[in-house]
Amino acid sequence: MDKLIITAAIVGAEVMRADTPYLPITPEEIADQAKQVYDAGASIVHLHVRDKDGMPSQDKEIYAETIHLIKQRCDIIIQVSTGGAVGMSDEERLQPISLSPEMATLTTGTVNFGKDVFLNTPKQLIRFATEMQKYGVCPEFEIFDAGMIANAMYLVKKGYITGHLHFDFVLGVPGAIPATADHLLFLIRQLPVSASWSVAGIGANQLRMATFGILLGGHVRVGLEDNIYYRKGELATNKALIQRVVRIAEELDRPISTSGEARTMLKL
Ligand code: KMH
Ligand code: ZN
Repeated sequence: MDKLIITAAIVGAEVMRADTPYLPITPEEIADQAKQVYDAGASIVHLHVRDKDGMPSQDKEIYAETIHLIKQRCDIIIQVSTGGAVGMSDEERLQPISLSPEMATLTTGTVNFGKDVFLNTPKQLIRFATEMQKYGVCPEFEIFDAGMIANAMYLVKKGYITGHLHFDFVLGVPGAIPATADHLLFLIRQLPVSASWSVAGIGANQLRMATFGILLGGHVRVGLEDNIYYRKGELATNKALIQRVVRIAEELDRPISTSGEARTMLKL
């Protein structure tokens, strides 16, 4: 098995400060926590940013400042979000791509998202993939539902995406594919053999899905974007969520990758 790549989703677009005081908001706070999770064993930070009021933003300048501060602190791989928040325009969502980060997310389909709809039409997918190719950004396919894998492979077949293929299964969003072992195994079986994958479980599913990811030879994403609790009734920090995955992986004899090793595995 490859070494374990841990992605830290430390901000997101849905969790608010009112939900947890541990959510980083400002570029400084986000960069400080990126350094904390890097030191704890994460090799990728999945990055959203917030405006001055703590609301989700895709503002290029805020991303630029945050990325600058993260790079001053550590060598973690930066993966910007192109999902942003539900309802944002393509132009808003695509802003951080022109900063040429190493990676960015690419959700390959439309999905119910709680009470909302996360819209990703076929035309949008081609536009987002084209922008990523233009700026040399490696996509991570965000798979919220089974059909999104076929949509991703369509982009590959048509040449909109080239190079190594990396998928992140996001399981347990209300309205999307549930977070069960059965669903995860089904998704893994749909991938080309050369692809790599990680898994993120939403809410209380996070710990179980992370453990499956470690056991099955995939990679793991955890963080406050997906889950704010360490256990029922106890709020988590990003650092503690990463540390827990590291401890479980060590017990299961799965070594943790450095960011350098992750770059090699993902062919960045
Ligand atoms: N906030 C969600 C609507 C991504 O970062 O690409 C989308 C999301 C996925 O978080
Ligand atoms: Zn995200």
